[in-house]
Amino acid sequence: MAHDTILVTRSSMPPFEEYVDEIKRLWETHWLSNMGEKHQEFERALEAYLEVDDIALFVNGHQALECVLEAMELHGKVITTPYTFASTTHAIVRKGLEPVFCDITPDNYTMDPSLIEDLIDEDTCAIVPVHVYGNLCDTTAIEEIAARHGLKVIYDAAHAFGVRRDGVSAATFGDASMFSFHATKAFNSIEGGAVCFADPTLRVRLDQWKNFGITGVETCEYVGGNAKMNEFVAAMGICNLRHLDDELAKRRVVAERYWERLENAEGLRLSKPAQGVTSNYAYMPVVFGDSFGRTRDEVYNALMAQDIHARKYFYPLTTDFSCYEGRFDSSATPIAADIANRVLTLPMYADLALEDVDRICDIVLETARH
Ligand code: T4K
Repeated sequence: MAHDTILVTRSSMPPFEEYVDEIKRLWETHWLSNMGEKHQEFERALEAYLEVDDIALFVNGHQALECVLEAMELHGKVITTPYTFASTTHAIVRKGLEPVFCDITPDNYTMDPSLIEDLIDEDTCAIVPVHVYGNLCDTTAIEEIAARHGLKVIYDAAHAFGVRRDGVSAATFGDASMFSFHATKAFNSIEGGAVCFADPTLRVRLDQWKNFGITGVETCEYVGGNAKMNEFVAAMGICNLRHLDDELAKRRVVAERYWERLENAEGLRLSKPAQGVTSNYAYMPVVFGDSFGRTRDEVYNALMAQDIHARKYFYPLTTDFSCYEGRFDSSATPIAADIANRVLTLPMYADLALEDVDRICDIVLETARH
C-alpha cells in the first residue's frame, strides 16, 4: 500500500479565515512593521501565557539570542553545550565571545551542572545552557553556581515554549531565556523569536538593539542590527497562541502512543518529561543503545526507505562543524558525542495520525529483529 511522505514535523496553522480576519486591520492602518499594534498585542498575549512581566519579540530565535548577548554587554568566555542546533554556538561566536563546552547528562541531554565549576575561570562571564527537546536543564543547580561566581545565565529555550516545572513557567528562569517561534516548533509564528528577561532595564536596550541601535528620531547610540518581527508574523502568532493548548494536548496523545509502543524495546532509550515537568512534547528523541542490535543510521535508513523522514537532531555536535575545524574538541564532551551518534528524532506533530505512529514504531522495532 502506498503511503504519503511523513516529515519530521509539520507546522501547526490556524484556520485560514481566522488568520485573514486577524490581518484585515493591517489594510486599514497600513502599518506593517516596526513594533505596530499586532506586535504589541502579541507581546501582551505572550506575557500572559508565559507568566512574565516583560518579553521582547524578534524576527527569529537566533537574532533574539544574539541580541540579548549583546545587550547584556558580555565579554570573555561563555560556558555552553555542543549538543544543540547551530544557532547557540554561532550566536556566542558571532558576538565575539568564546564558547567553552560543558558535557551533557545522559538522562536528559542538557548541561551537566557537576562539570560547570571546573570550566570557570576569571574570563568567564556567562552560562548559556540549552533546554533540549522540551526537557528542562537543572536550572536550580546551574543558577546556584552562576550566583556563586557572578555569572549571567541565558537559557536557549528554543525548544521549551510553554514548558513548566512544578507549575513555574520556564520563561522565568535565569537572567534571560530565548524562545524560537520557527515553523518547526511546537508553537510557531512562521518565523519569530523572543527574549524574556529578569532585569527590566534590558527592555529598552533590546528594543533599540533590534532596531539598528536607534534611540530617538535623530539619535543612534549603538551599532545595532535589524531583527524586528513584522505585523503579519505577529498576527500568525496571535492566532496560533489561541489554539496552542489544543495543539499540545494532541501532541501529548502522539507522544504517549510512541512511549507505549517503544518503552519495552531492549536497548531503546526514550525521553519522558522529568517528575514535575509539564512538557510541550516538542520532539520525539530515541537513543539506540548497543543492545538494540541495530545502529541509529540503520533505523534512519529503514524509515527513509518507507518515505519517513526522521532527523538526527543533534548530529553532528556543533564542535564538529567544519566551520570550527581545529578550534574545538568534541572529545572533551564524550557523553554529547556518544548521544549525537545514537539519537534519532522521530516524526512528531499535533496532526500525526496514530496509525502512522504505529507504522513508524513497527519499522523501528522490525529493524531490530532483522
Ligand atoms: N536554538 C535551538 C536549540 C534550536 O533548535 C533552534 C532552531 C534555534 C536555537 C534557533 O531558532 P530560530 O532562529 O530558527 O528561530 C529546523 C529549524 O529551521 C530551526 O528553527 C530549528 N531550531 C531546528 C532544530 O530545525 P532544519 O534545517 O532541520 O529545518 P528544515 O527546513 O529541514 O525543516 C524540518 C522539517 O520541518 C521539514 O522536513 C518539514 C517541517 N517544516 C519545515 C518548514 C520550514 C514544516 O512543516 N514547515 C515549514 O515551514 O532546521
